[in-house]
Amino acid sequence: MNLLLSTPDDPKPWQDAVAKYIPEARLYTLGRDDVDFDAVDYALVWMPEPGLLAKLPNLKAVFNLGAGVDKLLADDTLPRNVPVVRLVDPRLAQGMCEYIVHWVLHFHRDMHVYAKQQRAHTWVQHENADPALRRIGILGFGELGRDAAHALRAMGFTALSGWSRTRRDADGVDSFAGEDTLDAFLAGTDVLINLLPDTPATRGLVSAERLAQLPEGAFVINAGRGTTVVEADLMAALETGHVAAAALDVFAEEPLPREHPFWDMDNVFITPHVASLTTPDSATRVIKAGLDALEDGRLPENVVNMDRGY
Ligand code: NDP
Ligand code: OXD
Repeated sequence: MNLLLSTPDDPKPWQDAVAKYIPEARLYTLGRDDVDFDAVDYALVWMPEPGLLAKLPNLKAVFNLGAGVDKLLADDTLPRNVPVVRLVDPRLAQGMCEYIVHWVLHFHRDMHVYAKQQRAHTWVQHENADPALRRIGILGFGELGRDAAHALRAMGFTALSGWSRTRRDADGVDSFAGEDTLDAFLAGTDVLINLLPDTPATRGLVSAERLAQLPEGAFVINAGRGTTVVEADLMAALETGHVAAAALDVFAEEPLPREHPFWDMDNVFITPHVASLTTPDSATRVIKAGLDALEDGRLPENVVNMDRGY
């Protein structure tokens, strides 16, 4: 079995993990090896250069080395008859849980307020709010959203709701489905967590009108994709205080341009798209299970639906 690796990151951890978990495979690393394109059975890619996958005539499947496939599907030449498998990995979910729990606690326990007070040398105590009364809404209640809800519930955040395309009843989480329910979902959300994929249907979804549905003083955590939230509208809501503070990991343009106003807003907390980074060791074990399924003539789990875009 011949694999092609294409990643903008250091390929060494992937080469080591493939040697460990898929020793039967021959791995070509794009940019390092002389690749025999005709021989490639499977491609392991993260943000490959457009056109690359169309050059592989015998490709049986593409494994995306992350959860989001937006960059991959943006390639018009992507062969439509080849299954694309996105990454659903317990380590990726763990990283996302950590990121979300961190920011929910940060805002819930007024750390953004104490940071400002420290700069002003001010000693004022704020009441410890009850986590059960803090309403958390997860936009994009999929693999990562459900795990995050589970972790938050364990911390005492029991007023949880999730928004998805189809109803997703999960333990004690209020399920909202479809655009008709979005305003009601937002109206009952004190902390909005975005975990939606970037698709034509989600682009620009969180606009000024949608942000206005949130209760005054709500918080926004965006770890899905930057394109879902209209940045100028979020900025305006942060300026008026309608949105009290935001933790942003993803942006319409990445890296976030140096001159972007978000950098200097003291109620905005920026991380450089690191909410959850793929771990090659763990991801390769997941990929191995997908390869085994394909080699047995079965479709692996988490094949992307090209029409939906995720
Ligand atoms: P899933 O596909 O499991 O979940 C996506 C969820 O979004 C599903 O619940 C889906 O609904 C919902 N959804 C999609 N489109 C719509 C729509 N138009 N209307 C309503 N609901 C919609 O993905 P994951 O949870 O694995 O990952 C989510 C995203 O997180 C990734 O696509 C990626 O963009 C981002 N991500 C960011 C990382 C970071 O470091 N910042 C790391 C990893 C992922 P339904 O269940 O009905 O299909
Ligand atoms: C992903 C990401 O989609 O890291 O996995 O953004």
